[in-house]
Amino acid sequence: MGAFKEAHGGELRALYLSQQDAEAEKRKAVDCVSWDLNERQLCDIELLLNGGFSPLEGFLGRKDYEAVVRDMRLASGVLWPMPITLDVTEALAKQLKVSDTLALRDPEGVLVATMEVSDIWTPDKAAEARGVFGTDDTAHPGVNYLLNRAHPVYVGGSLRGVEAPLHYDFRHLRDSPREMRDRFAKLGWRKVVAFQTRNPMHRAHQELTFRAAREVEANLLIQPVVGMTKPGDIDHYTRVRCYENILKEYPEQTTSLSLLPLAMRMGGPREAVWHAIIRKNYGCTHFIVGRDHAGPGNDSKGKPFYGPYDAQKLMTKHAEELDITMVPFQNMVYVEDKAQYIPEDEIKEGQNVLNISGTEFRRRLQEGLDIPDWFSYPQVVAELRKTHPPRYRQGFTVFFTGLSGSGKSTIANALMVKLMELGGRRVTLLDGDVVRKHLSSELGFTREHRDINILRIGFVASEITKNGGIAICAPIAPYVQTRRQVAEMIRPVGGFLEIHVATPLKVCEERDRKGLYAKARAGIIKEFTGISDPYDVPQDPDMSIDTQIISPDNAAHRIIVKLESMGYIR
Ligand code: PPS
Repeated sequence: MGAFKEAHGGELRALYLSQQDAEAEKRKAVDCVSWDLNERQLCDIELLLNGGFSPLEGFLGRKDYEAVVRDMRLASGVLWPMPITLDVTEALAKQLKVSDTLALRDPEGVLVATMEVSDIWTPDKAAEARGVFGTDDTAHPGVNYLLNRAHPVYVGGSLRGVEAPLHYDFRHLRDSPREMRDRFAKLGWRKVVAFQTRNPMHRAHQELTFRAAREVEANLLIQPVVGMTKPGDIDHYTRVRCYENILKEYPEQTTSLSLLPLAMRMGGPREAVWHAIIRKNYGCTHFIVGRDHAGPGNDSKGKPFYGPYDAQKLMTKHAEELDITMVPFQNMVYVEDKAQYIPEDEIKEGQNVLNISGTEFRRRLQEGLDIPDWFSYPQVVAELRKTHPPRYRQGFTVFFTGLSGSGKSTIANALMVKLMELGGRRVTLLDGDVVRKHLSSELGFTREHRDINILRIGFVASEITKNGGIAICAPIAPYVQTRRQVAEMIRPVGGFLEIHVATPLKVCEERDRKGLYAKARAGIIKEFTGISDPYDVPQDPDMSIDTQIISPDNAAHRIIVKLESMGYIR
C-alpha cells in the first residue's frame, strides 16, 4: 500500500514541453536519428505524453521492463502491469547509443517527441509473452503481435513531448486526462465510474453501466477504446456512432462519452489492472470489471486463455494499492417473464432467460436477419447495418488458382457473364494475362516478381470488395503463402472464395494452347510453373474443379450455387 498512491500523488505527469521549448526541441531534432512511430507506438506515446500512463515518463528502460514482466511492478516497486516498450529494427538500433536523443515522428514526419535513450537491448520475447500473457501461443492477439509483428530491439528512455498525435475524427469526443479531470470538476462530478469497451453497446451494457453507477452513487463515463482493439472487431467509426445513439438512453446529465486512444493487448487480468490505472489517471474513482475483461478468446486448442473472473480476482488482490475502486459485474442476461436484464447470478430457478451470443449476433447482421428490440436499440442496430450490410449486399472476390492452361480464364469468363446476368453489383475480371499487361507489365516470373504480381491483384481485389463490387481473379498464384496473404487482405472487407482449377499437369501440357509447355521443356522459357518452377497445390480450397470432368459452363454454375449457399447472391 502507499507506493502506488505516493507515486501518483493524485497528480498527472504530462510530458509536454512548453511551446517555446518545443520549438527549440524541433530545431535540435533535425540532427538526430529519427524513428517513424507505427500505429501501436503512436497510441502508446499519446498516453505516455498526456499522462494516461502516469507515472511512466517514457518507454520503459530495461530494469523497469524486466520488473514489469516478472512482478507486474516498475523497478521502484510501483504497480504497473503492462510493458510499454519501443520496438525498433536492428538497423535503427545500430545507429543509436545510450544518451543519444532519438526523434520520434508520426508517419508524415511530424515530430511527436524526443527520447533521451537510456537503454538499448534485445528482449527475450517468448519469456515476455509467458510473463505478461501467461502463454506463448500466437492464437493470443497480444502474443501474436509481440512475436510476429514487433521489431526485435527495444529502446527505452524518458520523453519530451513536442506535439500530440493528430486526430481528425471525433475531435469533440477526445479528452486528455487533464481535460477529463477539469470537466468532472466543472460538472461537480465527485464520483465517476468508468466503463471500458471495444464493442458496440447493446441493452445489456446499458443496464450494466446504469446499475453500476446507481450502486456506487456515481456519474458514469463511457470510455471506449478507439486505438487498437482485437483484430476483427467492428471499426471504431461505426462504434462511436452507436455510442452516441446509446448515450441518449441514459438520464440527462448523468453520463459522459469520451474516446480512449489505447492500443489494447487483450491481456485479460493484467490488462484489467492497467485499464483501471489509466482510468484513475483520467480522474475516475471507480472502474467496472465485467466477465472476461479484455479477454483474447480461445487458445489454439480451443480453451479460453483466462478464466471468466480472473481479471476481477487480480483486481481484488491489488485493491489496496489501486487508487480506484473496482465495481465487479457478472454477465447480464435478459429474463423474459420480467422483461428485464439482471446479473447472471441473480437468476432464479424456472426463469426464462434469453441470450444472443456475439457469434449469433454477427450471423444475424451478416444475413440481414431480425435482431430483437430486447437485445439492442433499433438506432444502434440501424447504425451497424449501414456498415455491416447482409452478405448479399457485400462485395466478394472469387480467386482462381491453377496451372497455365488449366482453364482458369475460361471459367472466370463464364462466371463473370453469369454474375452480370444476375446483376446488382459491378464485376471486374483480373485475369492473369490482363493483369500482366495493365498492372504488372514490368514483372517477370521469378518468385519475387510473382509475389509482387499476386499481391497487386490482391490489393485491387480487396479495394473492389471493400466497395461492394465483385472481383474475379485468375492468375496462376503458385505459392501458398502469397495466396494466404491475399485472403487475409480481403476477408476483413468482404467475401473470399478460393477455387482451385485442378486440371492435372499432364492434361495442361497435352493441351498446350499457347505452345508454352513445349518451350519450357526445351528450356527456352525458364522458371515455368509445373515444369521448372513449383506449384503449391491448395490444401483446403473452397472448391476444386477438374476441367476433364466438368465443362466451364458447369463449373461456373457450381460456383454460383456455392455463392448462393453462402448468402452472397440470392
Ligand atoms: S503468376 O505466377 O501467378 O504471377 O503468373 P500469371 O500472372 O498468372 O501469369 C501466367 C501467364 O503467363 C504466361 N507465362 C508463364 N506462366 C508461368 N510460368 C512462366 N515462366 C511463364 N512465362 C509466361 C502463361 O501464359 C500464363 O498464362 P495462363 O493464362 O495461366 O496460361
